[in-house]
Amino acid sequence: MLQPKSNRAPAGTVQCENTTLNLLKANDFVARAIRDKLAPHNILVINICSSPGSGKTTLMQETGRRLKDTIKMGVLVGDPETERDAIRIREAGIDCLQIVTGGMCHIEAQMILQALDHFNYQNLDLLFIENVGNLVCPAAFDLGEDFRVTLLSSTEGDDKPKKYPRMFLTSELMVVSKADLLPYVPFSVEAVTKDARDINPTLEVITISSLNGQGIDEWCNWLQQKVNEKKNAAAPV
Ligand SMILES: Nc1nc2c(ncn2[C@@H]2O[C@H](COP(=O)(O)OP(=O)(O)OP(=O)(O)O)[C@@H](O)[C@H]2O)c(=O)[nH]1
Ligand SMILES: [Mg+2]
Repeated sequence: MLQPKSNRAPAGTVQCENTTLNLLKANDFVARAIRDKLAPHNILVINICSSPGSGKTTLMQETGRRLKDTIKMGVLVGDPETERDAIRIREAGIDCLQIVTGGMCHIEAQMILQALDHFNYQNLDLLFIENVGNLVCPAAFDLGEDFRVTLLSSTEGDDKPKKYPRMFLTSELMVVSKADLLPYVPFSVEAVTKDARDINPTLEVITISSLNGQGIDEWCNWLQQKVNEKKNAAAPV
């Protein structure tokens, strides 16, 4: 196996400070500021991650159509360019603000803090953050969320949890998406669940299709339960 360059330490070289670690420390500080800002409003925050095209925006649209009359929700959606996802989510009747990262492959906490200055979040029950499509970098950036949900679509291959372990280690729920395509692709839900739980034994798993509705009730029930728990935790005893 070829080791990454940074792991090699040839004689006569100097060990430099890891600036990425400093960046992550700064990010964690801002993530705490986001939690402090949202705490008085008891808003459940869910960070939705996946590879590009796994079905995040389609699931936001479907969730909005199903739950908008029972849960007050909003979405902050990140993409390197364009407002396309925000337009799609607004079409489903959900308030949404596009974060254009200017080519960056993930959302950082500072972007969320800034976005909140331009977004009516105060009366929400649930704030979704649709992260930039990428199974690597978003795993390292806390955005002040309560839960991290990672989608893995049937067309991506069931080998991903072991290849991108940090994403699955730092998530509470794995959503196996595009279940309607399972009959046509070599993808085992059982195998992917086993691999993901080798990494994170407490990881919950829901299999869905936004196209034919499979598993969407289970997903909506999961969300409703988490929203209720957040409200109950905040209620005075
Ligand atoms: N067959 C099938 N296709 C789906 C499903 N969900 C989404 N798609 C399709 O997958 C493609 C990508 O969906 P998006 O919702 O845009 O994916 P995304 O994860 O938001 O993509 P990025 O924001 O670019 O990372 C679109 O063509 C969707 O119509 C599903 O459940 N089944
Ligand atoms: Mg999207």
